[in-house]
Amino acid sequence: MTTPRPPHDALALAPEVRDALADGHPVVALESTIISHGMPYPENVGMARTVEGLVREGGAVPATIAVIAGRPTVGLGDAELELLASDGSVPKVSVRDLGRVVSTGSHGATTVASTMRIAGLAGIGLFVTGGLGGVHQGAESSMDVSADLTELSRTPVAVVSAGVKSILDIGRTLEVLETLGVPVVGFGTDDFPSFFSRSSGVPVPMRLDTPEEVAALARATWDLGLQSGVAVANPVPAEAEMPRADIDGVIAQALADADRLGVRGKDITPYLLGRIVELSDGRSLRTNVALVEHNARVGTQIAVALAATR
Ligand code: PSU
Ligand code: MN
Repeated sequence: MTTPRPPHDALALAPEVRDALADGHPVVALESTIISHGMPYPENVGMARTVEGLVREGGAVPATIAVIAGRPTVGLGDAELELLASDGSVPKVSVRDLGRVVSTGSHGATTVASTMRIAGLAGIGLFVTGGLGGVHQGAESSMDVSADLTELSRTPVAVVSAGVKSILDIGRTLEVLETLGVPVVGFGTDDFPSFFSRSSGVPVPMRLDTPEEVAALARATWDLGLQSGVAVANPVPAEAEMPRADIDGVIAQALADADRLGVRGKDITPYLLGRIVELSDGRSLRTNVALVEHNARVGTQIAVALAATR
């Protein structure tokens, strides 16, 4: 069985997170790029606070992760959440950027990839987010594939998302995850969810229906010494989903706008997310908040089940 590792020395852990990890209590990691670059202010900070509350209600300790003054920080205070949400100068930090913000003593908002890595260094096995990065449309020439996928192949953390939105190439994203050896779970669904909608038309590689089954899969994967994460795709609740016909038109327009403006690299995902909120008159933001809250509820149940497998 797995014995808990002590957290890496370079991390700053909130006392409550440190205690929970030492005692084997469930902890849920949360990312900060979704706060700084994924939603507008003040909905972003409202979402961050609500999600932390839902994790507590479910019986786990929330650990929002960011780099604060050069320290990878696990468990933020309210003033830090507010800063990340409202200060537009905090950069998006993926794994390649971690050394830079640490060596310069700066703040950074961590993506799925860098949040996974820091969660792994802390000894946290479960991480809740909204949407995963993946293979961008046109990646066969741009080679734009999110570092989130690389990280899923090498860090043993389970990530609960609402799937992959169709700003990305969903089929190719699942192909790359297969190549990288990452288990991908449809939680209570046979159809891989597409973030704003419950379906994508692409079948899930594996379906599981309970938090206990997901926890058992993750534990078995790690007990074998496999260093991969587990991607858990949890569909948006039916009452909050957007019809695919509506959101597809918005996404097509956002992609065309990005192309016309020449937006690329690390800026493309934040640009598209912001443009989708504008083009949908805020409708997509309500769906986004609802799906993150739902992921927090389900992810907390998985964290509780995972703590019971030790
Ligand atoms: N998708 C969302 N909201 C987000 C992101 C993706 O619906 O906030 C963020 C996450 O932090 C994710 C990152 O890890 O974008 C991926 O960026 P890129 O495509 O540059 O790898
Ligand atoms: Mn990219």
